[in-house]
Amino acid sequence: EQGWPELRRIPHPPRRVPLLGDVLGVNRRTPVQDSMRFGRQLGPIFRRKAFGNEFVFVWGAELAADMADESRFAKHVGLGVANLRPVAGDGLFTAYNHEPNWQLAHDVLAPGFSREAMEAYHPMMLAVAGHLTDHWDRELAAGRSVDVPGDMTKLTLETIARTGFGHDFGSFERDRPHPFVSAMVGTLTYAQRLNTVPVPLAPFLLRGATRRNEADIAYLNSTVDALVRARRAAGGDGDLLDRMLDTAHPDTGERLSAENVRRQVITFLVAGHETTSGALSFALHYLSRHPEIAARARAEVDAVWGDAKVPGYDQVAKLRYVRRVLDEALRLWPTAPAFAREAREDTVLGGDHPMRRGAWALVLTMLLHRDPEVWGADAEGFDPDRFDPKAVRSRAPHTFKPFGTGARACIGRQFALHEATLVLGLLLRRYELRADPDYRLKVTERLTLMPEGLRLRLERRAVTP
Ligand code: MNH
Repeated sequence: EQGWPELRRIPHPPRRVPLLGDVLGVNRRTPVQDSMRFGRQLGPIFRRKAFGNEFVFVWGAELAADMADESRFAKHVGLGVANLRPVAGDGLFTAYNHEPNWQLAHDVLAPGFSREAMEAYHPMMLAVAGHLTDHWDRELAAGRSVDVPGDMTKLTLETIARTGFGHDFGSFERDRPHPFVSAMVGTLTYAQRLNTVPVPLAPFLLRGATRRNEADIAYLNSTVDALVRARRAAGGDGDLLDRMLDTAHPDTGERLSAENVRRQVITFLVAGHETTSGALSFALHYLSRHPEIAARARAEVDAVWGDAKVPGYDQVAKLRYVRRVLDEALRLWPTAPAFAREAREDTVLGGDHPMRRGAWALVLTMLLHRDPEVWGADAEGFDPDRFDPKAVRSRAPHTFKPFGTGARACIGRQFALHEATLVLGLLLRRYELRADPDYRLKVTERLTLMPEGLRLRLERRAVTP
């Protein structure tokens, strides 16, 4: 019963295959979308079995809110996150709560996400966005549609690389993704696949994939080591990498070890771009499908930015409606679609489900964000007004969690929101977005979510301020 003494009372899918159980993901390429289907049938808490292990999923608003109680629950490093340990080690995202390097790195790096730090990143974010619009102008002139997820991934990778590490991958000068991106996508996909086989058998069942994964990790390591070597030789200007290399903890004087710096750089390059790229891609999809929403957002950009050639830092924060478009996209498709929570001590979840210390469950953000009891009967529809301040105040707390919860919530939240709002503003100001009427949204999973095959046609706006 794995820490859940009353596990019997938690519903599970009707047909259970011996040994394989319900296999996480009937279709192992889309485990989250599969779980969403099961969740709708089985209710706010359910379980699935795989290889003798039971996994508990929670998505009802009340239970999810209970799991947000930091005095009784904490982040659990399990499943997909744990599978990334060979890549990201005790870096911020994959560190166990008890590992001293978590608090050390958190305290050393948190100032890298302060308002002052964001203001310093703003001109670099603008410069990278300029590469994107140059590229889109060329595609438009050539009469081609644009590859939205591909180009958003180039943008967000260049942004985190430049602002965090003073590095340029040259993504926009390449036809194909940078090998760093291919290696990263490889390790994410592999980490997800590890959930679909019994762990001890993985080296045999996934032999070829395991070898490729090792090569991918070696490539990521060597890329990062070269980047760090160059920085040690040249010195830097106070970005994240400088903090990692030079900053001592304010109280203890401790510094990150060389091995830990490597883990952090990989962590930030991966965590810092894949999810933001997905968020931008989904937002652009919905903007292209809802011209009236795009028009309202565009009018806001024109009003707030006026005839400024480039927006200042504060002019991005003032795009309230554009920000709601982004929130609404992250509601329907939280690009990190689940997170895990464990009991700090013996407790009773929702007053109903006893858990022993260490027992854990996955919070399915994707379904929490579509719970009709919270979001209404039209929960599946795209409507940014759900995030106007009055609507937000009237909603139960802990019902919108795209960035996770508590002490281990996303450290890059403001960074991502500033970058994405800025880019949406720039794109709305410059282009009309035309959807392909035949495109049906299809979402691929590699721990994160991404619209597959999304292309848009562009038109230059008739009158650009
Ligand atoms: Mn981010 C943790 C979602 C952008 C760096 N991030 C998390 C978690 C979620 C998340 C959810 C918590 C996971 C868990 O509980 O296991 N992050 C996002 C989303 C976006 C995002 C949806 C964009 C949209 N994240 C970013 C950016 C950066 C970043 C940008 C860096 C610049 N995230 C992190 C790090 C952590 C994290 C680092 C781990 C924090 C910690 O545990 O201390």
